[in-house]
Amino acid sequence: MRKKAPFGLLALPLALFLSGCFVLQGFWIKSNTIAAGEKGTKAVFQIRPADLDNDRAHQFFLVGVDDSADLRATKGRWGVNQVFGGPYALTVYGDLFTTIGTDCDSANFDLSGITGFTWKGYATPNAVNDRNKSKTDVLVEVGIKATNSATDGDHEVFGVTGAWFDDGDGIPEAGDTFECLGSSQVSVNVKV
Ligand SMILES: [Ca+2]
Repeated sequence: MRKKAPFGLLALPLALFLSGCFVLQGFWIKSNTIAAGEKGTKAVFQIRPADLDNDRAHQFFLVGVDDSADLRATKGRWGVNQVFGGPYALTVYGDLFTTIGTDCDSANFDLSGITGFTWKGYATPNAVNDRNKSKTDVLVEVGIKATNSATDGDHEVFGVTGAWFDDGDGIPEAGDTFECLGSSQVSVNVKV
């Protein structure tokens, strides 16, 4: 491991009192080993609605790589298992980590304090209706590529998901509310 991880899989207490949001059930990499400069693999989020309420929110995803010279997060796709209207492309927001700011910080999870990762953000283009769907898991895939100049060895990939409560203009920004509902970290081996 090239860099120390701040923490691993966390169950966030926020999920206990929020409604209408999708919580993280799993985060993994489809292929443990990828070749530098080639097609790459997918990071997969498995999420499900937290309860039976009908509060609609956009679902967002952050993917952090430990060194942007080695790994790149590419496109994101919602509902690859053909539920909740998917599959369709997630909208990319390069600055989402910065936009969320300290909204996700709590005693148990300090998103803004995570260092050593380069982040890319994704969100559903519309708020998702999850009424009475708490038994249905959604799979979301984000492409992970090793660059042509990637260094050989293990590299870290950080995943965070949560809800974005937009003020109605369809733009994630300071003033909107963001709630993190799960995070996990995995590694992928790059062969040069
Ligand atoms: Ca907004």
